[in-house]
Amino acid sequence: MYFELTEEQKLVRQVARDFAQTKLKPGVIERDENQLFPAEQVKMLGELGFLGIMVSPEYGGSGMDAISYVLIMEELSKIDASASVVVSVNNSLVCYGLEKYGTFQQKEKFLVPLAQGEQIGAFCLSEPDAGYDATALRTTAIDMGDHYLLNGVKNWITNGNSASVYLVIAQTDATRKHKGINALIVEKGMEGFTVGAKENKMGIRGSDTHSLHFSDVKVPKENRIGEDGSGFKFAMEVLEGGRIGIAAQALGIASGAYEVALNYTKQRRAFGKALADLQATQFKLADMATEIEAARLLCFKAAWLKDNGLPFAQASSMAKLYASEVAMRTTVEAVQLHGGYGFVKEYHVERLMRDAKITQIYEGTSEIQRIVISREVLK
Ligand code: COS
Repeated sequence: MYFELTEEQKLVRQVARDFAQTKLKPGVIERDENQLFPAEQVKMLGELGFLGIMVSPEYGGSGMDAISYVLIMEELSKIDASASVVVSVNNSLVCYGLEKYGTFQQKEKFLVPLAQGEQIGAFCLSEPDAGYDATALRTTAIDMGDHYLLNGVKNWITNGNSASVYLVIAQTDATRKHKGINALIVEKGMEGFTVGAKENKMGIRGSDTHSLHFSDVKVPKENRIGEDGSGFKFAMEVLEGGRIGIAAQALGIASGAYEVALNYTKQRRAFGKALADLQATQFKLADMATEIEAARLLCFKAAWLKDNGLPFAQASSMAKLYASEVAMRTTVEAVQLHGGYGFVKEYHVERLMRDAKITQIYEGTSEIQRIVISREVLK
């Protein structure tokens, strides 16, 4: 058991912290209000190597570990979860999937620009009638010999309009159920592929969430990831890693709200004292700090298992389940500690509260995480 971060990990955390303060904080309220994608900031994140954190330098990545990924995600998410979700999806769903299962040609063509931040990626599983029951897909990829013919609709796709590369999970042979599913690389601009309406969301409003429409899109066979029929397992495996990213995002939303509240309660006076001098406040701060630390340790445990090549499905689901619930509780309390100020936008905590909610929903709801965890503990 060794709880100390390495010098490199401390350094990368500081870089992420400085970036969040100097580049994400200015304009974050306006981007949320006007649903503006943080394009300029995402470009800078690419230049810092934060869009290919764990990708090998051979493919243009930063070659860092999953612990560093957690540290970066926490720091960015303290300020702007709309920017950090781009980092999470690009790293753990798209780059990780391509690096682990892609062919050399797929890595050269798609992974390198994604890891370097020249392009961003999207992961397309959810549909109007299938998200959590991931075997019930209606999007079809019919085998036409040298290509697949892709038809269907995907919903709530993060980076929906901003991405250039889309990993689309589709049904090739419904009779084979989950063994008939494929993961295909679809490029922006392919004939028959259109981006639908942008969602008007409660939280992470700067993130670019769209439906996608595929109408007789010809996807070359060389764009299939892995063996024929391996798409379901591919999706499940990348989501396992993705849940570490979202857990760390939830952790950051919680710790961001906690830090704002801690600061505010030291400044704000009531009954002749600082709020922080009142025991009612102190107990709230104590609970927040304890839960955040527990969430952080769960994130590190999952990342450590992944870094060491050990099974981490249960750990990543536990981290996501717990951290997302802590994010919700902490942000609600942070708003409460601010009183009326907490209800207005300038104090940041109301945005963090709205942003927290999605962490209990995407990449598997809290209920899905409980399914994964209970199956593991009952094995
Ligand atoms: N890694 C690798 N393989 C996995 C896996 C994982 N994490 N989870 C399941 N599989 C495999 C199983 O081993 C099984 O393969 P075999 O038949 O060869 O043994 C196959 O996939 C089907 O597994 P299972 O029967 O457990 O599937 P279920 O339909 O019961 O679904 C859950 C399991 C609910 C856990 C899964 O559908 C899930 O995680 N859904 C949520 C998806 C999600 O997060 N959606 C959010 C949208 S993306 S933002």
